[in-house]
Amino acid sequence: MLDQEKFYTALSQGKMDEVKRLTQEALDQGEPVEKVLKDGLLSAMDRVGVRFKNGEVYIPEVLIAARAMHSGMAVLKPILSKSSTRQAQQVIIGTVKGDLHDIGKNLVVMMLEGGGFEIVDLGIDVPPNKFIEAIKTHQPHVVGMSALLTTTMIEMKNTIQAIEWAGLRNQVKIIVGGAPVTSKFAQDIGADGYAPDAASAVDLVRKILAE
Ligand code: B1M
Repeated sequence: MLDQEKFYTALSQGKMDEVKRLTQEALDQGEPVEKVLKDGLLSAMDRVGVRFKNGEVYIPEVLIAARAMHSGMAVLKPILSKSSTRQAQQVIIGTVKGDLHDIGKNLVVMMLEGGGFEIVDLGIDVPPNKFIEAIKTHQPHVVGMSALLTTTMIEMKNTIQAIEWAGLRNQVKIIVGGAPVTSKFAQDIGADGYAPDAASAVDLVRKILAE
């Protein structure tokens, strides 16, 4: 039985080894990987997020929790990314300029890898010109952008515009996601699709590539 309280305590205290151990233990006990991710790691991080919002914890605490979350995700990564059918289709992805949040983006990367796509991860704080260079270098089928801040969402629009001005817009499908992003926003800025979570991102990429 997955103990959510133990996950929360270990994660919120930044105990990387303990989070790793709890994650492995839950898997060893036969819990499905999606459940360990959702009910173990993500729900604990959500609770940290609520306390952050309420001013009960501050950035250093959130950072150590995020680091502990990464150590748990590292245990899940080989399972989430496992795929028998490799497709040649390539996706480049990054968190937009000014935005340092990468936990959700990393999950999307893992799920897409698990879906058989080849990923080029540009990391965080990615300016439009870096997306453009990567499109020229890798010729991807899809470009994915992540933003977690209402103040950085606008960078998605700026990046799409820059890709257009570089004459590359017709070569790629563009998808966006992140907590403040909505389907309407995606439409308004001229993206080809929006996914609310990592699993939906895989479905979305498959769908737009089949169009
Ligand atoms: Co930040 N932060 N943070 N933070 N942080 C939020 C986002 C916030 C909602 C907290 C709050 O107030 N409740 C708030 C944003 C408010 C807003 O804009 N409306 C906030 C703020 C304000 C800030 C700072 C400005 C704080 C400050 O300095 N005063 C600062 C900004 C730094 C910057 O980016 N320039 C900041 C900093 C940080 C840390 C560095 C401390 C840390 C990030 C560490 C890291 O990522 N390595 C951090 C964290 C961890 C959070 C919270 C607590 C957790 C985010 C997270 O990882 N969630 C967050 C509160 C919260 O969300 N509960 C918060 C788990 C993750 C799996 O979910 O990222 O939503 P998410 O990803 C999902 C979907 O959104 C989707 O799939 C993912 C998986 O299902 N998705 C995509 C994401 N990208 C996608 C792309 C796709 C498709 C789907 O296609 C391409």
